[in-house]
Amino acid sequence: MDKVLIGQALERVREVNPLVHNITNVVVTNFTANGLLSFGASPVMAYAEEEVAEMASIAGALVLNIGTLNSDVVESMIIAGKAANKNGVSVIFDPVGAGATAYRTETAQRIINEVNIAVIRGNAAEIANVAGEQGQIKGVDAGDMQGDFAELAAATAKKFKTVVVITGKEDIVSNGDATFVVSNGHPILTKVTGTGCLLTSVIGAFAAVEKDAVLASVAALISYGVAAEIAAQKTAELGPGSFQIEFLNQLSHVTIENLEQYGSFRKL
Ligand code: ATP
Ligand code: TZP
Ligand code: MG
Ligand code: MG
Repeated sequence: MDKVLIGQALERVREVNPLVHNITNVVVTNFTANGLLSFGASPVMAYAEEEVAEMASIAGALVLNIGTLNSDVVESMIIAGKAANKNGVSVIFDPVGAGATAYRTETAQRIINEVNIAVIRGNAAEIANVAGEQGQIKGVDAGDMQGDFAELAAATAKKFKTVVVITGKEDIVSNGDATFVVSNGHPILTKVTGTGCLLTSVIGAFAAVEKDAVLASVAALISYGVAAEIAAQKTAELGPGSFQIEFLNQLSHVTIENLEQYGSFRKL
């Protein structure tokens, strides 16, 4: 993997303008739609069990996010996930708050068991809990969990035969064999709700145009992290509100040249 391939993936997202079907949470719905639009993808939110199979089948990617789950929405996720699998549509999963309640942990594991997932993206605690380990979580936010996150990502990827992305100060991407670390991003991202959820949907936008889920994930993390760095610099004296708006601007502005200059990743 190199920056040329990463830049080409970004270019393809902008050319194709992929349809990303999101079944996501009520907190982040508007931010996710605006972030995807700004970045160059085409978002749709559709939840009714009467229509999700049809929508998922025509999408470029399906994003499942259990942030404000309930039993109806979980059934819709399973129906949509199976339809996506049948039609070769990549499914990206964000196990928001796994470990905070038994219902979240069990639902996350059920979705992974019943749907073929291309990428699971969460904070370290969510991924640990999904994998059946203990991870300290405070609602939907990662506690100060310590440990070898690269090892956790690789083991979880192997266990579920998928690609696992663990985000935080540094981001890890692993398919169980190859593991990459991405160092872009900015701490102010943790002061705006939904920045993890939007990232998961941006991974969906890349997965719609790039079947190598490791490359799609690394390209998404770098593009997203670099856009955040530029936005943070432009709003340095302000605060999370101004950052949030400037971040949406920079998601549409971020270029291949920016990725070349500021992109920071390494293979372990
Ligand atoms: P949490 O709820 O624990 O904040 P999340 O689902 O919101 O998790 P994050 O881990 O915050 O997701 O990741 C969202 C984005 O923020 C990613 O691009 C990640 O790289 C970035 N990020 C998170 N923490 C930091 C940090 N300390 N420094 C730089 N970037 C960060
Ligand atoms: N509560 C349920 S979902 C949600 C909150 C606050 C949003 C979480 O978003 P993120 O991207 O994990 O910070
Ligand atoms: Mg967050
Ligand atoms: Mg999250």
